[in-house]
Amino acid sequence: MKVYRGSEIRNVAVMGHAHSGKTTLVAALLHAAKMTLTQGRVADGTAVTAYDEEEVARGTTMQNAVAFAEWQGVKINLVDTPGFHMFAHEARAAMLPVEAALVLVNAQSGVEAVTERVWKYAEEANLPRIVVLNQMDSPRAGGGQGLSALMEDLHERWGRTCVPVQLPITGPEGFHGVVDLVTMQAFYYQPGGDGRGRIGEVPAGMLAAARAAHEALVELVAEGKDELMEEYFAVGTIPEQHLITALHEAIREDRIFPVLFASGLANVATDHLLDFLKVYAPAADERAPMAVMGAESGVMESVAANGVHAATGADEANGSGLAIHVGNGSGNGLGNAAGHGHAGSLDSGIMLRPVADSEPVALFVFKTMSDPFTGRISFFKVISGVVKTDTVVENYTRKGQERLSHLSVMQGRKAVEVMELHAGDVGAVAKLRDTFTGDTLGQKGAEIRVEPEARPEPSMTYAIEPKTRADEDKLAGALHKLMEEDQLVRFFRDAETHEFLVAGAGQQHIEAIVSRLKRRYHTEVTLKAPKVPYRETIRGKAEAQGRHKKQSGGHGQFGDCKIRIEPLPRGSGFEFGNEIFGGSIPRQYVPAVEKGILETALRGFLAGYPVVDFKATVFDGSYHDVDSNELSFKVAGRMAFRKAMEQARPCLLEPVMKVEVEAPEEFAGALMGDLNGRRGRVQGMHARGRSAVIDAEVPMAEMLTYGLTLTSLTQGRGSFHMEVKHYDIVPPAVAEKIVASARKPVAEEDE
Ligand SMILES: Nc1nc2c(ncn2[C@@H]2O[C@H](COP(=O)(O)OP(=O)(O)OP(=O)(O)O)[C@@H](O)[C@H]2O)c(=O)[nH]1
Ligand SMILES: [Mg+2]
Repeated sequence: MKVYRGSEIRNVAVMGHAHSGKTTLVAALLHAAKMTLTQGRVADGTAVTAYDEEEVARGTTMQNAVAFAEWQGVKINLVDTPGFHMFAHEARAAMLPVEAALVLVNAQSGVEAVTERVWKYAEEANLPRIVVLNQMDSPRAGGGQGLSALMEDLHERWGRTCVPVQLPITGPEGFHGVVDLVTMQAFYYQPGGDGRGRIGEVPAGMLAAARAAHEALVELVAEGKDELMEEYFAVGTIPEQHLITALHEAIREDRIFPVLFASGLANVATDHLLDFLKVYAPAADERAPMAVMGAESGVMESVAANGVHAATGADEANGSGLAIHVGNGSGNGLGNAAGHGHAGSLDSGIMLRPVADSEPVALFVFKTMSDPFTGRISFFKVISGVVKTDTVVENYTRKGQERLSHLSVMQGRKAVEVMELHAGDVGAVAKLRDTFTGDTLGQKGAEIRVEPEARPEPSMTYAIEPKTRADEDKLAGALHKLMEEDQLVRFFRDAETHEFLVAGAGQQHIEAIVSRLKRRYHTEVTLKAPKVPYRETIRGKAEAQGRHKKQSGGHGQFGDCKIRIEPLPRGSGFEFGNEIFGGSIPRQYVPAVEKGILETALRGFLAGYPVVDFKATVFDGSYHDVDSNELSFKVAGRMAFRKAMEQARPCLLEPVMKVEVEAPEEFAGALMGDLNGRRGRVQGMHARGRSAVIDAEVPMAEMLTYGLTLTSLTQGRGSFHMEVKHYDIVPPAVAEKIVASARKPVAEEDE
């Protein structure tokens, strides 16, 4: 395989809503570039970036996958990302190794929830966005309102700089070509063919429209560029070569978001998309030098670099692309802001590391694949320098040494061995000893640090039970392997119940974890209903006495207290009041009463959940000169609390979620009906582009498997997001069932 330099490399993340056709389009691009003999399909598991058995079984991407197309002298590295909202954090992590985002919009449904979300990710990372209206083969492309309505929607959301650089050619045979609005040539395809087009004339019926669109594009490109404007006014147009250069620049600087058309499934306009990426996507070495922190201060402050925009000074180095810290030995080959390769630092102490072969070797691990046979495979981006097979590097994050024994580039799950990788490229290496996702490695003494994405928080927890003793022995090891490759899996043991708990992004994610445990690690577990963290509280005021007395033989025990408990507003937790006057309880024993109450409250009264939002006040009591001690008053506090609880109208509290559901309008009615059926309260609905957004408050207990319902109610086109809003009283009928099935509160000792 040819050795590619930064200028010959394009790194592109393929992003978009679930089922917009990302994995299929990647397969089509790879086939058009003759990387595969036939076009891979998601349905039969032959798509290059859909190799994981769980993903194939579920027909959806769950983790980032990497592939490459060698195309006319350049290597285009493609990162296929998940579009299912539950796995959107993966798409965000894909922003680190790339210089551009290919944002797919399903031409049938338009911009959807995750499309918006990934657009934001790319924006936050200061990455150019190239929009592809995909699935153009479908008779429903344009969503019934026509493509112009779709374009208007894009303008509304992302600004008028979202501009077509092609026009689709459709006819009785469907979508079969595009007009290139820069060169004004047409490209024709055989739907279902190999993605290779043939150049032809622009169809006569499209000439006028193409000219107008060309003009609009030229004007937009020239805008803000004085010399181009002058040329435009003097000559009436801009020569093609100038237009190409200017458009490339405008895309790199986010002044223009080009819109293209394609069909992955029918493999139409894909070789032209490869051409487009070659010419217009930023080259890997066009990424602005990465900002790194000076070491002397000793403060590892986070500094963000600025994606791929040409940096012109310190002010520009504040985007949020790759953020890097530098350790010691700063000034070691760090380039200046203009990227001319001279070591230098900016006033603020920020140093920059250009994407250049002449710099010290540094690489950043953005993904780990854990295979029971091959072991761990680390996917990395070469930040600077040239990495060669057998290079020994230091893991700056963990301080160990690692030998990069077998360098390769990944074509899906297949590793293609290479001897060297240049600055800006994406590669992989197997069997590193102690290196994980998020680590920075490199030449000893030239330490820099890339700031990894914050680990996402899981939103659902299940209890899991190993099926057999053998499964129990294997469980922790297997789950830790899975955690290496999936940042969202959490595994822990509940200190109270001693249950194993596994947390993830949602129902499907957890099911996939269970399935992976079985397939890969032959460890079988059963899932138990996810736990809702209920609480208990009181609705009324009550007083009670706790009197603990043991005075038979030897040293006795005596404690006696009278307490009052009363409700507090939601979210207040626990308060303690001391109204002992005149020493009916000696001062040093009052904290013991409080402790007795609090400890008992945490164990629950009705169903074993902590009692919250109440105030307990001790107002009277008595003591014994010899027999009273701390323990006695603790026990007295406990007894008083339990008695008081009986009369204080105890009840259960449940977490209520603030839920936002987004789906195409036509599903809104069904979705609201469903939410109402879940004891939910719909707060309102508004439009977001072509989608309806429903805001509701729903008890967590009713939302545990909502993802499944949403998928089936919306044919997979809805998404939702939720977080705990507050706790609310559980209605009596529901509470009864919870109390009946609750484990008994932990037995009381010494009573
Ligand atoms: N008509 C048509 N269908 C397509 C096209 N691309 C994909 N599909 C279908 O849409 C479904 C989803 O395709 P994928 O390629 O898996 O979509 P994806 O964007 O990778 O989906 P996620 O990984 O779940 O985010 C499959 O059933 C494909 O056959 C296309 O260009 N035209
Ligand atoms: Mg996919």
